[in-house]
Amino acid sequence: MSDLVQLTKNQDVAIITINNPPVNALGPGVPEAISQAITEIIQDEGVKAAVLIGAGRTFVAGADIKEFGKITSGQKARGTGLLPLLRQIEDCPKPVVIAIHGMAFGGGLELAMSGHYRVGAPGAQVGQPEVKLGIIPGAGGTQRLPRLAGVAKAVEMCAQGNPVPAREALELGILDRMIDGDLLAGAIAFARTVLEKPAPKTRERNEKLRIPEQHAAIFTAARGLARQKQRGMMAPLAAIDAVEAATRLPFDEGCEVEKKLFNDCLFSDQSKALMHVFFGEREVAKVPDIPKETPIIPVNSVGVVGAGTMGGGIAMVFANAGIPVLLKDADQPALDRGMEVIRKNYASSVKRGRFTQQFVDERLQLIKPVLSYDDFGNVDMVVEAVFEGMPLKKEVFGQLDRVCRPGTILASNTSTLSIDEIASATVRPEAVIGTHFFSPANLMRLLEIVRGKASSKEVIASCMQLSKKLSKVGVLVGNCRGFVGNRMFGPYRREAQFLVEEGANIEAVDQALYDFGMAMGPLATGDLAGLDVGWRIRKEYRHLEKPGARQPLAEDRLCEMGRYGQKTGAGWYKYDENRRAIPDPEVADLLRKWATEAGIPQRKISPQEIVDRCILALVNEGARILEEGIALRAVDIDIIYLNGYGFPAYRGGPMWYADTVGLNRVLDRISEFHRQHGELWEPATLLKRLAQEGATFAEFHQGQDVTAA
Ligand code: 3H9
Repeated sequence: MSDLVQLTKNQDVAIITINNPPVNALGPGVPEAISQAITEIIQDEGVKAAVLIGAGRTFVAGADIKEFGKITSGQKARGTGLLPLLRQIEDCPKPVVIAIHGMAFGGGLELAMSGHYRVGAPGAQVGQPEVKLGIIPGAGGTQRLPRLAGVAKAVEMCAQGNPVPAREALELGILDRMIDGDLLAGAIAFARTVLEKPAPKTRERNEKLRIPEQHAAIFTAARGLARQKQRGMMAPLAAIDAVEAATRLPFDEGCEVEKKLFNDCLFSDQSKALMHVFFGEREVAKVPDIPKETPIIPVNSVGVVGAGTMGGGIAMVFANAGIPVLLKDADQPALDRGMEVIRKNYASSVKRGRFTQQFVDERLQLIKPVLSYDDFGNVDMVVEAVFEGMPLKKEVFGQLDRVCRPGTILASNTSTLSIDEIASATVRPEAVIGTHFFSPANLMRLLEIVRGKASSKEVIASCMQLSKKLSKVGVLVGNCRGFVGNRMFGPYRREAQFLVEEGANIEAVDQALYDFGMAMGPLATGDLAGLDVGWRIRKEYRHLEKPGARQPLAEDRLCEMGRYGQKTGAGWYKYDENRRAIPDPEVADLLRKWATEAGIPQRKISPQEIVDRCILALVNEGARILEEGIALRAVDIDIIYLNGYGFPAYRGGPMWYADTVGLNRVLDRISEFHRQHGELWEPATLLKRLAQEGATFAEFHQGQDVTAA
């Protein structure tokens, strides 16, 4: 027996323990070792039943995702050895009881369903999350799950990929028994109660499949939901097709359908992108020059300065994580307004079933509105979220420097300003860092953590760790104007504006990018965020613009007219009382007039050009950011765009998308735009270099020769 699986005995019950840390993934050698254990159990006359359990913190988190990359790149033969193993377990003449704690996900649940019985710890979760990786269950999950849980629930679990808790799994019939207390002892005791009973084979349990008159409606509804909620993704629809096959075909034929759909998905660009995202979300937590052992400053209390939209949202983020917050503003009316918005947001979360009233009441208790800095000497961290302007930020940091005790983390939520300059207002720049939350802060997953030139490793490591506690994806970025996300967003939105000034329809620009997969078009996004925000920033930075370079003109003019977007009822679009966007012919007329006055020729522009102009503007700026070391790796930029800017996960992020298109082709297109539209399209040096070397952004690591990386 290998180290990955142990076979022991408790009198007449054999115990197979999977021991492949950290999550018992079914990597190379694991299915084979379980299979060998089953063979030994069958041969051992002293054994009457078996319990299969996971060592450590979980049962089995699924197939080893790293192996899929090897299969699709041709380094490894297809097939994981799982299918024959599941058949062998199901056909084992002695009852096999699967004992689940932690997670039985993907191949883990498929393995569990091949057992004759399943028992679970109260905290266990089961699920088929494969669609989140762009694939579908590939070891019979779409065929066995409807036989245990019923068709409707199986479709939901396979198509949406969300786990179900043990209690629900028990009600559904996925689990046969809940075990309080010692799971292994309970599973062994359970095994002894079923020794004399015939061992049920899941693949033969057809009773829950026999209501075909209900099936059509279930599948139609599931497809509708998938097209809406997982727009553009192929795996959810494939998962629904596979479960549908279970209702129409005998088990073995259904498995064949599943296999074909699984392979179609596995070899798609979407699954490669989504697996890149899975590993990327974990990689961004690793910062090369900050070792794991770096001391962490515990954050058990915070102060938030500024009770506006961002400050209030940030206070909620900390309160939701159970951390008490002092929420400070300069005057009582501003503080009252801020608390009112927080209460309203929580009330709507209760209404939508996201939180219980009790949870919300407890969170509200944690937020204490204050007008002075008096108690700021006791907090572990302060997040400043005042109006975006350097003089005010510096004043606040000077004040914090005076009132906070040594060791307090001093963070700014600035979205554009220099952390180094803000830090210069203190005598402890090592304690200063940027924590750039995205609006609405309580909902958006992204947290850009901005490293100033003096930020200490302890402060950085603490904020990275804190991001997890706050249920955020923390990505460390360097200090520059707009950091990573907003710096790239500038050229992206600039091109959207140029396009409408050159003759594209406003709605056509938004539609092309929506169809590409963006959560919203760039002009509608501007209206949502408030056009005045960018206007103010442009005015502040006008002196930094390249003289003579083309600048968008329409958005500034809209702002001059008081059209700030949704909040004023009009921006690029008009808005009705429900904030629904309505195309505004007045803006279309004005655009034509302004373009004529500025001498911008009008032409017909294709959706493909719209996408290329906007997305490749992101990519070109991303390449500069990477080259300058503002982002640590291309994947960091990708994770920022997926979690903060509505970039479609199934395209892997802007840099991964460029790699997928091929950097040569990307460079050709950017060079074409450079010739047509001038210096703003100068191709990034790194892009030129990588394209020439036939390399990718994903292979690039700062300070390393790409071809050797
Ligand atoms: C599948 O099963 C297909 C089947 O139908 C069979 C087809 C034939 N493989 O997330 P964490 C690593 S597809 C490889 O930080 P947590 C992870 O990268 C699979 N590695 O911990 C990380 O490594 P590192 C279906 C995996 O407690 C470390 O484990 N299953 C896998 O926050 C710790 O992970 C899924 O989609 C894996 N399957 O969350 C489940 N899982 O330390 C995917 C984890 O080097 N996994 N790792 O960065 C998860 O959702 C979460 O990892 C889990 C734990 C909830 C399990």
